Amino acid sequence: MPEHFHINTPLLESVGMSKRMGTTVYLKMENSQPSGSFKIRGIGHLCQQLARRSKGVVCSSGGNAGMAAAYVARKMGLPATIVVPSSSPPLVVQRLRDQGATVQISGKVWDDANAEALRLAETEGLTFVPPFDHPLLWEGHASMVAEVSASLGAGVKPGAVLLSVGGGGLLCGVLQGLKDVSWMDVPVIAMETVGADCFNAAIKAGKLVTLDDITSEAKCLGAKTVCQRAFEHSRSGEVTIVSELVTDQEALHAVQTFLDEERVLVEMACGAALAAVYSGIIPRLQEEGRLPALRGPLLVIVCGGSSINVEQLDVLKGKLQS
Ligand code: PLV
Repeated sequence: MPEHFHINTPLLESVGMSKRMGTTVYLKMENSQPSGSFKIRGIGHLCQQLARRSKGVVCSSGGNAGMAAAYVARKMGLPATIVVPSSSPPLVVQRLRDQGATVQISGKVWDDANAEALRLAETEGLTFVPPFDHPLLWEGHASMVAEVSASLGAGVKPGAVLLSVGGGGLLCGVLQGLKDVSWMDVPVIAMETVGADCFNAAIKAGKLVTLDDITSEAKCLGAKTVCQRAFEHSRSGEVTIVSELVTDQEALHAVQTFLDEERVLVEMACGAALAAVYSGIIPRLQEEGRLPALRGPLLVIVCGGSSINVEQLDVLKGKLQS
């Protein structure tokens, strides 16, 4: 078995984003992972630790954790069952099947699918692969920051990290990565869409909050409750985390601009982070005194995602731009 399943992704300078920001912007291209997103880092690590002697894995997912679990299971020679909600587009169901997984559609949003996956793990004796809430996932995701540090070279430190938050696994992993390379003084900008904003809601309420529903089209950000650890990080004062929201329209506009300028198609979950640059959120946060002036390049985690193709992009345009 290989040492790990993820690849060392490119760190690219974005001319278009750098021009907008007036400072160098680097893109960590997690979209180029074999499963289409960063999720493979944590899930590969977790499966290597927990599933070596398993009879199979079961993963609840909006799509991308499932893609990673299906890919890793196939490489490990294990059967994979992926439980997705009905809100996941058919194209992702097909892509999961193409990875060799058995797909079960259960409930309306990810939380429903998760309940079914937990039940299956219990009754069928399968290894449960969570999409965002597990220390092994965070440990795996942390490797992306170590790679960035190696790519930037000694003495260069990002001025801020920009990423998306769904259930908070990426955030926890990046924070662990920042700690590993002694970059805890680098602020993190944590983006969600309105209607998939469980992290922002928890910060505002001062406690974990369960959203009534997921109304955003960024379905892969659609956990109703953020993981406890992400919330604890936001309260610890150890690191500056700026939580901000964009509309679905802004996230979609960002997906389209990124496609035009960088020639890469990502899903809405990723567009939420990109919109912080394309919709001028970052200078606004600085004007409001919520984000300090950047003392180094902006690092954007391009988390990627498989729930998108030209047809799905048209569907989203029809829903959001009419
Ligand atoms: N998606 C999870 C959870 O969905 C999943 O099952 O795939 N960017 C992309 C492309 C993602 O797929 C996700 C998570 C995120 C960002 C956010 O990562 P998180 O959940 O670790 O904060 C409900």
